[in-house]
Amino acid sequence: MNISKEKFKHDFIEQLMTRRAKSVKEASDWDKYATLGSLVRGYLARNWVKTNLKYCNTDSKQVYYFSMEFLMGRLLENHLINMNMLDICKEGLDELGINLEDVLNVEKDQGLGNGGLGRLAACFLDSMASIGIPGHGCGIRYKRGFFEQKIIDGYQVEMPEKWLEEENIWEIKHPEKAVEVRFWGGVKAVKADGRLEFFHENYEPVLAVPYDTPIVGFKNNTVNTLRLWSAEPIRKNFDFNLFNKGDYLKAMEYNYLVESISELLYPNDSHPEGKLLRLKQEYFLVSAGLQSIVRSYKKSDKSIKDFAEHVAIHINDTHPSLAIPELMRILMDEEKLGWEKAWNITTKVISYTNHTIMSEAMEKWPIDMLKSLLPRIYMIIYEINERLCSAIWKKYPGEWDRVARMAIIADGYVKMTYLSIVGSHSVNGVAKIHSDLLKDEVLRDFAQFYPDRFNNKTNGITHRRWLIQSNPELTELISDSIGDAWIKHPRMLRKLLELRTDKAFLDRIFEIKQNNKKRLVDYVGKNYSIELNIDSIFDIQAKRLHEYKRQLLNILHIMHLYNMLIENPQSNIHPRTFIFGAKAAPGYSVAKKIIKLINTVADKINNDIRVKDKLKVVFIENYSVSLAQLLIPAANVSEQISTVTKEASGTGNMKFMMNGAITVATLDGANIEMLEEMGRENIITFGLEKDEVLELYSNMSYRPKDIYNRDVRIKRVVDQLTNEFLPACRDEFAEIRDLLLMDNEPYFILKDFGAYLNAHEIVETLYRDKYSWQRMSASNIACSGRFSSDETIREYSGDIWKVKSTLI
Ligand code: 26Q
Repeated sequence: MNISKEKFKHDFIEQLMTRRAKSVKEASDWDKYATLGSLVRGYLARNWVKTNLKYCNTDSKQVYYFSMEFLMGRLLENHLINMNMLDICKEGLDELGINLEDVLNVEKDQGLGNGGLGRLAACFLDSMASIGIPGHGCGIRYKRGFFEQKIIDGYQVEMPEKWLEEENIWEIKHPEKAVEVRFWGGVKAVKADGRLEFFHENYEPVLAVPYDTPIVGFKNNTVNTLRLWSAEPIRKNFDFNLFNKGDYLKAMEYNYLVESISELLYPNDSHPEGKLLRLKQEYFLVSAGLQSIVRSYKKSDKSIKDFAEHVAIHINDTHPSLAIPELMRILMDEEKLGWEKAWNITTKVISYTNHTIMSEAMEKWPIDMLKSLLPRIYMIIYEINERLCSAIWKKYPGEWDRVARMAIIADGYVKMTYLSIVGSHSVNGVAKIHSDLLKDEVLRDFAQFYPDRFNNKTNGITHRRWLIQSNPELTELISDSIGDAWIKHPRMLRKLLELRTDKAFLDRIFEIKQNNKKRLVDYVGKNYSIELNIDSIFDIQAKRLHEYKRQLLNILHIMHLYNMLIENPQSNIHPRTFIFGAKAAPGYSVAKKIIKLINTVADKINNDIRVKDKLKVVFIENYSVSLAQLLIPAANVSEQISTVTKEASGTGNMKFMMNGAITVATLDGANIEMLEEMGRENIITFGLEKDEVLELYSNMSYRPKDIYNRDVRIKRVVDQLTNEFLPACRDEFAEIRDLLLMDNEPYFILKDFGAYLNAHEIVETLYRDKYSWQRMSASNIACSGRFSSDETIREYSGDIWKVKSTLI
């Protein structure tokens, strides 16, 4: 945006007056935020319209990213940066006596996601807009996003999240673009012109109403769209019929059931529950999304037969996998294409990303549930399965077992992973090791059957939010040092490698880290009344709480450090601050116990004056995108310590790296590619490797009790879970102790404990030598450009979606 400061100030005052009927003096922070927001929205509207016109006029292929989650965080600052308005705005407001940061802090996070998968969708939208890909998000406008976490007496308590309580200034509702989604009922087959036609009857209709949010590209005048669907009762005939019949209660019940569809985001990220409402949500998303795509496609005079040349649809995990039978339904029942043609189009249009290898996390739906809620969709899946099974049989005659293993419908369930593979032309994992495991282990049968379909697309993160926005001082230092071309070409960050020996540069990196730590120290002081030592090593693990992510390994190590300090008060360890941020799924009781353990240990340590200057443990409540933007730039050490094979990729690992933290890592997920990019001298790795883990799983020979009996350090911390060491009721943590000592404990916590201790000794030694640490830190920043999601999106665009940038 080319706008002068004077014009901006003038517009702001006018807008404040017309929208809020207030002067600057009277305005609250919310007034100022709403005013600035609507001003920005006004400025970007022209480009939004222009972008849509351009896509239409140039007949560009469109990509739709279907996802049950979009974890967008705050939008205002992001828009200001991408529209090149941040400085003007900051200065202009300053002159009006308004502090921009206070205004930005008013905005609630748009938290419509659980974690990695949802945040990846948000980073991808930012990258698509920024490199000029005509790509749009399609999701659900949940009234309540991911729950708000409170810690009460050390326990996680979930509170409803209410991001829509105040007006959402970014969205535009489009009732004129609403579509109808149909549930329940039955299917009638009618013979017409020698072919069978199917009609869905006696269904319950739901109105899907879209709300559009602009996605602004970085200084390129592109504005794409995130379309979120909200469920509303059909006001037309349906409920009037009920009212007319005098069935008031039934009509009200209908309203309630409909609105519940977009009421809340399910907070599970690894144990999909087979809940009917979740299945409704998934179908609601894909049916609304596809109907609106087909409708807008048909407005041009293109033939439906050419649909695949103009549209690519990506499904973010299996959650939107009903897009496959739904597109088949639309093409066959509404557009009257035959099965072969419809199938050809569907598989060309759809592509699928898998985000987990854990079998318990793979989605499957009970046959009866799917069949009664979505009778026509079930028929189509049934037919897809029939055809799949006979194709397998044809290729591998006599191999009954193989057919049984690969069937989409089996054991009373519909397996969404298999449906997604069969119905798409591309299946990708999210880091090299993960894609290899899919191909060689978990989905081997399918990889043999469809050898060209499987590929890897290593995740990425948008450096615009995770560096430029969250770490402005570092951004400025980088641009002062190597120019600002890296912003459009993040691989150019590598130029910083030349400065690794420049002490003045390394000193600046250190100072900036201290400043970022100071902001976090202030936040912790204010919110938790815990005083942190800014010169201690800030060691952070921030991610969802899950056994495989091994927050437990981290806290056991902290208990060990504490034991060492108490035993040996003179020991000269470098002071450490351990920081956790993590939400547990509300029904995941072990994960919640681990939170209680972390808080119990934190209390004990933080209140023991003997270790006052050496050790602190902080659990930050309600980890979110905005808190991540505060935590990550303040980290010296990044904990990426999952059990090898379990973390598909991780993306937090990349964010910490980009902000100059040193990673303590297992060779899992994208940690491996991070190591390859920066060299092993710049990362601290430990623990079992892939082949060892697979070996232990297959021969079932892991006996943690042997380790416990052999290693006194381990015996002590494990015993401390249940003796009087912790001020908790005696058997509070007995379950954790039992899990750790169980034969074939699947996360190998005790097995990796010794190696983890050594890794932390290395951290300590390195940190003591300021310049060697800062050199590593600089190398991390320099090598992080490869993990920009711009690069990831270029690969998706070229290899999978076959779409080109519309820039230039
Ligand atoms: C499914 C059915 C019913 C209810 C909930 C769910 C559900 C919801 C969210 C299942 C899984 C998720 C989220 C998974 C997730 O975030 N996976 C992470 O994806 C990241 C992006 O690819 C990876 O970096 C992480 O390694 C992976 O754990």
